Amino acid sequence: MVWAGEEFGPFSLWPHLPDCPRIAVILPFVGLFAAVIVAATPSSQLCTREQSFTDSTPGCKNTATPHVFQPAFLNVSKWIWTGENPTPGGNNIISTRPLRKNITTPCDKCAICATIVVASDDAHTFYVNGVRIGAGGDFKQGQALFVALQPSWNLFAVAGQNTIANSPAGVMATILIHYTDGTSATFITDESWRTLEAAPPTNFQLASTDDSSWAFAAIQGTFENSVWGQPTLPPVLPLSGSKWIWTSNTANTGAAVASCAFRKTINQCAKVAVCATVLIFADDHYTLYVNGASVGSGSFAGGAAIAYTIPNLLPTLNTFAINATNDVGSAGLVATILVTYQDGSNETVVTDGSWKATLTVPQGFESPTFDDSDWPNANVVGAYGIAPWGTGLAIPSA
Ligand SMILES: *[C@@H]1O[C@H](CO)[C@@H](O)[C@H](O)[C@H]1NC(C)=O
Ligand SMILES: *[C@@H]1O[C@H](CO)[C@@H](O)[C@H](O)[C@H]1NC(C)=O
Ligand SMILES: *[C@@H]1O[C@H](CO)[C@@H](O)[C@H](O)[C@H]1NC(C)=O
Ligand SMILES: *[C@@H]1O[C@H](CO)[C@@H](O)[C@H](O)[C@H]1NC(C)=O
Ligand SMILES: [Ca+2]
Ligand SMILES: [Ca+2]
Repeated sequence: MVWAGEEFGPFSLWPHLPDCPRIAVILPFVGLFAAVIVAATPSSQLCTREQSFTDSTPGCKNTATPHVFQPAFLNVSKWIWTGENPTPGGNNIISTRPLRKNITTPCDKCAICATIVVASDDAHTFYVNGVRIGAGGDFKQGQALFVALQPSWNLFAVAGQNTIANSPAGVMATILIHYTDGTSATFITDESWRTLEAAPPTNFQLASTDDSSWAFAAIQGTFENSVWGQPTLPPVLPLSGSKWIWTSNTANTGAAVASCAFRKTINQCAKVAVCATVLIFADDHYTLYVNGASVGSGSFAGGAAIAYTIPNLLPTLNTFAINATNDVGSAGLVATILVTYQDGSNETVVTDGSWKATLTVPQGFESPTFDDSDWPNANVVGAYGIAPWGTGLAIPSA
């Protein structure tokens, strides 16, 4: 499967990439810079920096723009394990095994962030560039992970666990890498991954560990054909922790026919924000803006929440603004935002009483510099799940 403007395949499609000379290692410098800014503005609520790290990395100017979320399909991936049982999908001992892959960026591109969908029998801990980014264990449904990347190469490492004696063991992942030029590429677990028929050595997840003498992984099955059946994709993000908000706390039973403005500023001075994924729904319709730019619109009539990828966050200050309109009856806005930071961490921001809201939509309300300090906080209508909306909302897959 090939998306427009996208290359697909295991990295072996680019077998002889030269090392790209263009990328300076600036990440520690960025971290230091951010720390200096924090120290210099101890009493301020706001911190700003002119450039994102890609803008200041030669050859990594970020021209990627927000777009509707593209799933990282599991159905192109393969189950892998060590091959210590030569029968694919055969039984294995209770064990933990390391699996690693260094994915190098094509020379004319810079990686910026990734969506990862991973399933495992029986469990996995997933690391990117040495940082633990998540853990789970389910061969029936994948787990979705989001992570910021390094420009020129990224080390993906998994500790796979077989916790049941004499049972099949495997890990299956699809990694969708977004580049700063707006393109993306899909990578999968396959026979190019490295593994050991032994417990993961100390620091196996770190780039400083050399895996060049490790064995190649053995295919245990494909998505279509394996002992596990076909795992389902997880929802892109949960809405379960989000609140329905509006300008009145009884909007679920009826609200004025009007457009309301909502704003949330994410101001994280100590870290460098890279990408965001937004899942949003409104009764009856909305337009979402990030840092003043229109991202997309959706309506109740669509019956489904819509997810967007924002690949161009500003380093420390990001403004999410929504113009939401009630046409009839109940009114509400519900959203979950997941921000990835350069250090491998993430932050989930949900609609709640900390958002700002007004019953009119002033001109320029979406601008990062718009002053919302005299707006009241949004009213919490209720937790996700309350009537009349319930939990039946369709949520796109990761
Ligand atoms: C994977 O699933 C998607 C969505 O269901 C579908 O569009 C695509 O054709 C599938 N690809 C393969 C290789 O089966
Ligand atoms: C966010 O970070 C936490 C803590 O490391 C991790 O457990 C979780 O899997 C991450 N979430 C996503 C969606 O990547
Ligand atoms: C990944 O590959 C790149 C390009 O060959 C190399 O510069 C980098 O050191 C490798 N990293 C690891 C952890 O193997
Ligand atoms: C808000 O949305 C409504 C309904 O789509 C539209 O009529 C109005 O012009 C929008 N207001 C602003 C300031 O964008
Ligand atoms: Ca098992
Ligand atoms: Ca309504």
